[in-house]
Amino acid sequence: MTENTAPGRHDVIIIGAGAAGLYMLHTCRRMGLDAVVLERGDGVGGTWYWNRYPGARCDVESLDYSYSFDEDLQREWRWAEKYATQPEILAYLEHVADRFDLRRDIRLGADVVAADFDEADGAWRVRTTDGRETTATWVVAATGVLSAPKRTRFPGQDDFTGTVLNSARWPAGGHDFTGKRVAVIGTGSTGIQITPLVAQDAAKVFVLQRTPSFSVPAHNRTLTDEEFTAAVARYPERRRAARTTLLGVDTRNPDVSTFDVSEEEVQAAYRKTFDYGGPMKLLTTFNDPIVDKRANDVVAAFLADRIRERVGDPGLAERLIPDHPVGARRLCVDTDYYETLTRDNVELVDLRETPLLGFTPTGVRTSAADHDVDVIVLATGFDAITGPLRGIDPHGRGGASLRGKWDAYPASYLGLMVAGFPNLFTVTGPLSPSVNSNMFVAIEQHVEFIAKLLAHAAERGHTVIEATPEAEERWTAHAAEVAAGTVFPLADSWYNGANIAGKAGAVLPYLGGIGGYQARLDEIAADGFRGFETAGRPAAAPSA
Ligand code: N01
Repeated sequence: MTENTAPGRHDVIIIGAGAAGLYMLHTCRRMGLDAVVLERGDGVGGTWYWNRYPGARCDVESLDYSYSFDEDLQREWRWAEKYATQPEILAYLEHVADRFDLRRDIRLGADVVAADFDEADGAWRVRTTDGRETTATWVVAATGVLSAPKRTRFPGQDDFTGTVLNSARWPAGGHDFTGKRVAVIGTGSTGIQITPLVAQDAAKVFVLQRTPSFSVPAHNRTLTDEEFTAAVARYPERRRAARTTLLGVDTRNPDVSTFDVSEEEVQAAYRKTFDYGGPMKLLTTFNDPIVDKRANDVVAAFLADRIRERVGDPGLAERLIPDHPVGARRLCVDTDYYETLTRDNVELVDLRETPLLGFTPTGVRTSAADHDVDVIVLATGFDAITGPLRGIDPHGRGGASLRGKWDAYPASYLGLMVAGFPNLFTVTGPLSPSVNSNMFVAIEQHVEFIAKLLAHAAERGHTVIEATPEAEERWTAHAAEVAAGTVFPLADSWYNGANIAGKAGAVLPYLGGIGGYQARLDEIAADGFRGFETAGRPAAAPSA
């Protein structure tokens, strides 16, 4: 189905060689499309290439956090543990790149800085930092959701004479913390994973906490041969089930309310999912904590008690107990985080009591004290979901800027396309389930839908696809309505852009769940890809 006409023009440019970009390239190849991947890193793997900090692991179980598109691949890749480490996930993605011979169409070190739609030509012109321009009919932004680190500059940062390490740009060779004094800024999922590992080697660790997180133990362990064999035997069923559930894992959708059973039963049920470990089962113990604040208060109280238990020291525990609803900020998963905070060489610095004023030449300064350190670890988060594309700032019809549009509101049709930006697809874009689900399922959903949409256009001999403004408006309103019925708006978080100054305040992931979203995609495809217009040549904006 090769479509390109002009020499040097590709059918598809894929931006990013993470899990989404690799599968998109493989899919394009299978469709006979000429695709090229532009990847800014010096290796494939995306999120798992960059985030090499100690303790980096996924919070979705390895048997689920993987591709389902190839039977042999899923049978043959033997995950070692319940939760895979960053090196193992990176090795898996590298294996996929080799296994499907993807590397020959991936340009590494190609950092995309601009993308412009040429309306007359019906093509995207994409520029990289090396000044090279690449042209294609279609662009697939497989740019990831947590790939634009928050640009935090602290007062005095340039004068600090020690080492500053950003968790999302961790040196490939690692860092030796032995005997060092360290400050970790940030207590989200990343800070919570880093701290226990650093504390094992460092002389002293200051954990600088502005907002405490809820965290549950991973209870990580090795996967036995029996478990792995049993899981592999029923993989097709497991994968099918995952596409019907809320979170994209093979966990039943909860149908019991917190208030349908006795208080003892509630506590016993939470104890069971807490003891199992990880966030997925706990969040689906009952059907209402995310949509009913009273039910959320119950699980919040349960988790607060677990923090008290794990920490022992009541004063310390109270500083660690969050006051936001569970799940409204990411529920973290840890291995010995709270226990680590009770070590002699670890000190919690509560920035709500004593705000961080900045860096000194020898450490960090709060309103109460100077803490001298050799290393400052920034685990300060990301400009999530829209950040990566806001950075590139594609220009669509009439030279309109995507950043400009999303600065007003992160509108999107299904998280897949943005009106006014023809032929640009956004894998796991805003207002799709993305980070609120198993990302591999969300990625496969999108790549497969894009493939069907491209085939639909090709059958008509069309080379332009665009979301209509009406479809975008309806979906954007629907996503906002779903979010308004949840606890997500009740906390400042990266989910709703509150961690980035000036970012529009909208809940960015679609909260209707993977299963409901898949049903929508299927229904829209069956209805002639309702809301998407195709055309044979670049034309005026789609009709109303
Ligand atoms: O980022 P975060 P993250 N001064 O935004 C603090 C995924 N992930 O990298 O909230 C002081 O959650 C900030 O404080 P506050 C996962 O989806 C998954 O940890 O702004 N502090 C917060 O404590 C996760 O949710 C895994 O008050 C500042 C922290 O930095 C997402 O990635 C592992 C500050 C940022 O927390 C992002 O997690 C890791 C400032 N100026 C990540 N600026 C797993 O799978 C920010 N902070 C397990």
